[in-house]
Amino acid sequence: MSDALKLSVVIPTYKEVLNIPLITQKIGEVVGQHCSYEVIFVDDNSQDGSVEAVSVLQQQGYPVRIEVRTQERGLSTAVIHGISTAQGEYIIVMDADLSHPAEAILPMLSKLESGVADFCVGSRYVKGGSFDEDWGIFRLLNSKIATWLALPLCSIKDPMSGFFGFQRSHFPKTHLLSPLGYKIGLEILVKGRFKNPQEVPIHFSDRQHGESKLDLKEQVRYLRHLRRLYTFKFPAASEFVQFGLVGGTGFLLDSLFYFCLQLAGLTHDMARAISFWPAVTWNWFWNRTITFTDRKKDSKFKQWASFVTTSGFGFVLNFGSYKLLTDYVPFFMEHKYPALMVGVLMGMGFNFMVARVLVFRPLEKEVLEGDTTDSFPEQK
Ligand SMILES: Nc1nc2c(ncn2[C@@H]2O[C@H](COP(=O)(O)OP(=O)(O)OP(=O)(O)O)[C@@H](O)[C@H]2O)c(=O)[nH]1
Ligand SMILES: [Mg+2]
Repeated sequence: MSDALKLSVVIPTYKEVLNIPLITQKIGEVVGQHCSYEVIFVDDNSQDGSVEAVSVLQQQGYPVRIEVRTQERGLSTAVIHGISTAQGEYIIVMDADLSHPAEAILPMLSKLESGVADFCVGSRYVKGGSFDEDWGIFRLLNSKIATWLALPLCSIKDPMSGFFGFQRSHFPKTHLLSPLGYKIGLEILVKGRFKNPQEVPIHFSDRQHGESKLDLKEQVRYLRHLRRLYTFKFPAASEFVQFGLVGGTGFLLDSLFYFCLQLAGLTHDMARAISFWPAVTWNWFWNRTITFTDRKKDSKFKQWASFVTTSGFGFVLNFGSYKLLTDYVPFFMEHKYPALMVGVLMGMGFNFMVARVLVFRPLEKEVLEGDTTDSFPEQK
């Protein structure tokens, strides 16, 4: 055994006093004979006797310590904090509630040490993995949908797992991490650009002691977190999809005004001329708020005016290509609806590219790299 510490096990805790001795003993049994290690609990000021429980364990000789945070709350930032104070060559992150079997630590470590994997996950969903039978249909469906939504971001079957490990030197710079909610493993996996993640099957047991902290608010946060990760991994494609969704809702609003104004007695030309404005304003607002959140916050009126102007050009392209196709191309003379689709796509493609570069201008590179504004948002 060399002098350098091999493994740091980082465990976020909130009111886990009953589980702290159990998980520490379990890790000791499994890892103690195999390599040098430390266990780091990162506790958010539970004040339930966790600190005292850790000092008893220290007296018993366990290589364990507890970091108590009083200014901050949240699982993800707790994990980041723990990793930042860790000394081991390898990091394993796991829950305190005994859901994650300590027996899987060594197989995970061996995959990392041998270089077979650069990121390793304890997985419920690979062959040999399982979870307690009594998951209700709602919980199961919830977990499955959340997992499917994350699959394009990485090539593993259980990207939601809170049981994961990697070599400490591969930990991404903390200012690049902006975890929102619980899924810190997914955040590190995506932002760390790990090339070869692998899974070790585990049986995931339901907690025996203490209470779950997972609630509906957390699930909404997860969706927002996913949006960030998609934007990080596939910037243009994810912006295009959001731009398209905003455009779709804008189209519905346009139609609503168009029909209602006619019902109110306006001619269809007048209705068309007026309905454009709420729709284009809607699109501008939601693209500023959602699609291009991280762009320069130019003056609202100036940005709105340039969005309206470029949308006008987009409309000319849309309508112009429709006219050209239906006037001169035999196929489209017969099939006008596909020509309309081509026009819409051309207009939207043009609008998207111009919006991306000119209307919602990117931040300068230095600002992006130094940006820590929402790196550690308050959670829960
Ligand atoms: N430091 C810190 N740890 C937290 C916080 N919320 C949860 N944890 C810990 O993170 C781990 C996972 O939390 P759980 O509540 O077990 O979440 P879960 O596994 O999704 O849900 P259940 O197992 O059903 O309770 C546990 O060790 C918790 O004690 C927090 O705000 N701060
Ligand atoms: Mg749990």
